[in-house]
Amino acid sequence: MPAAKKKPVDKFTFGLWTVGWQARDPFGDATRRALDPVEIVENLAKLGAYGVTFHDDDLIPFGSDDKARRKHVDRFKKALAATGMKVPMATTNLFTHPVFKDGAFTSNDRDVRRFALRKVMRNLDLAAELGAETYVFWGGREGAEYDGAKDVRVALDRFREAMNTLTGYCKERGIAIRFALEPKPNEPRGDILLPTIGHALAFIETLEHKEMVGLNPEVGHEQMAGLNFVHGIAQALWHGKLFHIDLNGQRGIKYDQDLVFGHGDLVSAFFLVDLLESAGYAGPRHFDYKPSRTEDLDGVWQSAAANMRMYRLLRERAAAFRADREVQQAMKQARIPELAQPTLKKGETIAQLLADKSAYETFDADKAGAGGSGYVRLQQLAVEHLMGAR
Ligand code: GLT
Ligand code: MN
Ligand code: MN
Repeated sequence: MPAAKKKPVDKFTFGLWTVGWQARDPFGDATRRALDPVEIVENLAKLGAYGVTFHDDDLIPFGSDDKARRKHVDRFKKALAATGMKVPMATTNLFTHPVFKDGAFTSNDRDVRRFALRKVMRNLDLAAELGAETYVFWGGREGAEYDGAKDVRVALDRFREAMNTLTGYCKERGIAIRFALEPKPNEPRGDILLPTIGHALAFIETLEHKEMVGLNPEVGHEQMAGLNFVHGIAQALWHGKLFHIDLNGQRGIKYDQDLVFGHGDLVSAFFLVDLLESAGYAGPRHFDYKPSRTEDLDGVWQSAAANMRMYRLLRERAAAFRADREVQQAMKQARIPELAQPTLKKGETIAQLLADKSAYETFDADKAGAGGSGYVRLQQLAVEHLMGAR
């Protein structure tokens, strides 16, 4: 059986735009040739990936007529069928063409907003045809450079109108797909709307079909804002809103690096994998990275393989950490399991809490405040596991 036909155990997926990135940046030209989507599908399949994801324009060049469009789609479908690769997610390019320079759903220009809705609807049909379960919305151009350029409250009205219209479209057409909003604080806009997981979660609650809308958080995007990605993912899971995830690497608060997963904050990546695995997150592990501009095509495929290997290694290390007796003991000493115990007794009333003298009147706060937690020892054990030193 050729390697490409082996059924992958892990749901590792890549965007066509990731390995296909030609490494053009604001200061320099492309360093690599364009890749054909078919070539990408074949190579990723050989490396053992589960599937690919795409923007409409990654597959069908902007402005293609219906005939050309069908040709691109059919070639792609043929490659998928031949390799067994899946398309679990699709999305829309609402950021490259100059028409979107002031946003798509929140452009001040109403005609642009109507065009954006139509562009998404068109690709939603294709996403459904290809069996995608998730549709991502990364609003890279929904934002501003100047606070006077846009009334943000009104822009949020339009953003909500777009989400309501598009969930309505799916319902009307019987398209069974869930939407996942992808927050990012800035870049390409000076400031982007729905900049973090928290902003997006609050926004979702205001939507008409909020059960259809969740998140696609990206490691580097939260870290660009100095936020703790593991905490953000934990809260998204807690809300039942982790619909999809973009894994990559970022080193601190700077431009969006899109490094290989684990090539940024490795300790955070370790705890992220630990969380995803222990929480039973069943969705794709989607790598949204950019092979560095310094790499040739061999380097591109090596970096794609590196993402998958990093995830597997981290999963192995996290499992060893959890299975270690000393770790289990350290967790107990740090009272980590105790947090799962509700603070009030079952059925305890406020009156009973007020009547409990041990909770306040005779509670020895000095004694309770004197002990150490041992979190440093626990962290050291985690890092030693991560390093393969245990
Ligand atoms: C773009 C962005 C990514 C998003 C993609 C989905 S496109 O490359 O940088 O973070 O996930 O639109
Ligand atoms: Mn990014
Ligand atoms: Mn992303």
